[in-house]
Amino acid sequence: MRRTFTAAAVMTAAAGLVLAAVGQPASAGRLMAGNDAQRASAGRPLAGNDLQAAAGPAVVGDQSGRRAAVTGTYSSGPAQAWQPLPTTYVTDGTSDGAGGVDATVVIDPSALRQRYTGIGFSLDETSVSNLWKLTPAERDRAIRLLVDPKTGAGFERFRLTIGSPDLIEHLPFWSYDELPAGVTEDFGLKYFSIERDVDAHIIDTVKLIQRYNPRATFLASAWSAPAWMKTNNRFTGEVALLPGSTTAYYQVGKLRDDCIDVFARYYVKFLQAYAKLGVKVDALTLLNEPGIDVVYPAMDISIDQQKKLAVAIKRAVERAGLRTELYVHDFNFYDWRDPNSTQTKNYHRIFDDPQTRRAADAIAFHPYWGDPKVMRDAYEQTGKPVHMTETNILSPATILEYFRLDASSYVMWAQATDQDGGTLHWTPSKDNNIDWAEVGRTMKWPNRLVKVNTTTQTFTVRDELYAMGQFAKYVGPEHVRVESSATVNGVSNVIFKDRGDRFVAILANSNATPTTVRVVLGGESFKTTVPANSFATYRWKGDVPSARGNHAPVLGGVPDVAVDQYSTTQLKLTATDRDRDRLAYYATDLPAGVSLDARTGAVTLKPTVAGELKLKFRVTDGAANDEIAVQVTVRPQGTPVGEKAEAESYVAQSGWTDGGADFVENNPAASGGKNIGWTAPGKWLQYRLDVAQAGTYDLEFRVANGTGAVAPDAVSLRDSAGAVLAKVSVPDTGGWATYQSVHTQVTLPAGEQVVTVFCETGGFNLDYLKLSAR
Ligand SMILES: [Ca+2]
Ligand SMILES: [Ca+2]
Repeated sequence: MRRTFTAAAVMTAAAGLVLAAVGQPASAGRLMAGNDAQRASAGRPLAGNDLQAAAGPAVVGDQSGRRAAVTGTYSSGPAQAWQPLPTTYVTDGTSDGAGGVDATVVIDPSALRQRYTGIGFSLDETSVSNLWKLTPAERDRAIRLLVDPKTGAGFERFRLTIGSPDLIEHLPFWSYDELPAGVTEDFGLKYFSIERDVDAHIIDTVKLIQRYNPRATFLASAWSAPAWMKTNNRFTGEVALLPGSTTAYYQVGKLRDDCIDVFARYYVKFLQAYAKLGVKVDALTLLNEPGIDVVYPAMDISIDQQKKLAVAIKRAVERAGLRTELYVHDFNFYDWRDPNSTQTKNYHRIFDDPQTRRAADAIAFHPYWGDPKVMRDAYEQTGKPVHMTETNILSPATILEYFRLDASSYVMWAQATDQDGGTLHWTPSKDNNIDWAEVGRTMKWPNRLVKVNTTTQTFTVRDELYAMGQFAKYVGPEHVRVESSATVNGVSNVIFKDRGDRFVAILANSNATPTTVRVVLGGESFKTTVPANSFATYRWKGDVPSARGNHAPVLGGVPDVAVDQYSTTQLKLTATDRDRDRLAYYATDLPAGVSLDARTGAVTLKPTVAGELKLKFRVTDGAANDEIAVQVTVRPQGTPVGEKAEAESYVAQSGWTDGGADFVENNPAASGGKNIGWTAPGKWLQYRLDVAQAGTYDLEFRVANGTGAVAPDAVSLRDSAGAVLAKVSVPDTGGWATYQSVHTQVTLPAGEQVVTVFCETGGFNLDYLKLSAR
């Protein structure tokens, strides 16, 4: 989700994934996809403290020293791409040296999560047409760099569009069932044709991808039904102001009730036409971004129609003897559910209907609006796999975060442009009579993953590709994610394993220095050093403790506590294990200011945001786990000099609506994991500062600006009387998740005081502000 209507926001696409080639659908209907029986025991298997086992982790090791070899590679950019790391060895946990490490990663194979389906991009007409402006040799080189698992990034999941999306090279927009003049309906689909895809080299591109990555899989989405199946007989979107509003729109073009069945058959005809050309499409999405209020190809489809269409598609697919999966939703987190909003579409309601629930194999999401945790909630609530079918976020940290939130796949949207960032036909305009040729001439997206220079017929890629390859090259549909500890000291992780307990760990080090990490799995561990600012992937055969005959560890309860914002408080977790297994403490989510020692269970609280925290902690012996919740009340205090005032810790705000956008954005690149977005002139946020001594201080604003241009005098700090104390410009930082510090000076009186961060203009994200002694 980006503020200034980043094109992305609207570039829709739907996707889903599938692991067709491999057979087994991704654990439909089961939450814990794993193949082992050793499922996570989320609750406490042994209630009560009836055990006499010693408190604290017991150590039982055979002193055999080195066990499995751990091989690794890392990427920190194009110069260091997929480079080997020194081999390290698993030890029994007592012989890896007691030496301190900067971070501990706890793997809990007793908590199996989602099956992996892949990372990749869309084969929209714009991207494909740009790839076909390369020489054949250069095009081969580009495809290999993107998809070849040996020499390239290994992308394996691709999204096709069923007819025209918003991004095309050659106008006009089209469906697969365009009717000749004088014909108004085609229930027999006799005018159906995918010839346009053939002419646009979409099939050729699929073939090229298949040549270099035989494991590639494909899903497909339609942006709209053909015009004749709609109430307004128009393929592109058509919007109107909501009655009584001057700013909010709705989509006028709806699916005709009597066309639900023929639209489902239209999908099946597409699947059959592609199959005839040797392209297996293993998943359909119900419709790209249903109901979005845009004028590019789009369609409204009510909740009731979504239910009926889902059932109709499933029926038509099965009648055709196909096993194609159906992904529903294919829209933002926010549109599925948002507990804080009265305006969300709440499309999760389609699952109120048992038949729809049965017809749906997965839920597809886009990230442009709402809280990504909705994915994990949806997975847990429905048991359906969740997929990121369309995203413009190229941050590998976000990919890692989304996999931790149970996404099975990650498919980027429209990632190949020409040297100017064209040719595209996306627009935020609500003008139904828009000049699409003009939009195509003027709409530029300069910083996508692949840039094709149409003059030299060569291409370049963004540096993020290499870190993405640290996932895609090594993880495949044979892998299921296993739960693991949250980010600690700048090191985050996501862990997968296959049926044979071969593990793949991706560790991200956001520190500017190499960071030592211990990776703990049951009674074993290994140590490694993750290079600075890099993503590293480790592979080894794990020794997963057997659940047979095991007694699960038991965590003692911790009473609720109240602490002061910015002050430090210690808690201690204690656990027992009847088998005296080696235990590790971990948390899957830790808010900023909370840390946990994996070995001792010591919890340190130094919260930066006031309010209620519901912390969950776990202990595992590798075969089972136990979890407790601790309620922490953080009493608000003024931010002292030297501490960050997180943007999200505001005490008051004006200009943002709580019922609408989530302007507090989750962002792994931001301090505290959150930032304030959607800034605009006149909006403001207030913070309480506690200045011990009057004086002139350094004032730091941590900001991101993805507009591509500096925002002059964008933000000011004002005192309680409204006087401007300081004002700064926000440079182009290169992206909405790319933060930089802007410094100025400010003179403040002593004492507690409320200051206002005032948006003189918009066009930036705010992560935090901080006063420091000069
Ligand atoms: Ca045990
Ligand atoms: Ca922040």
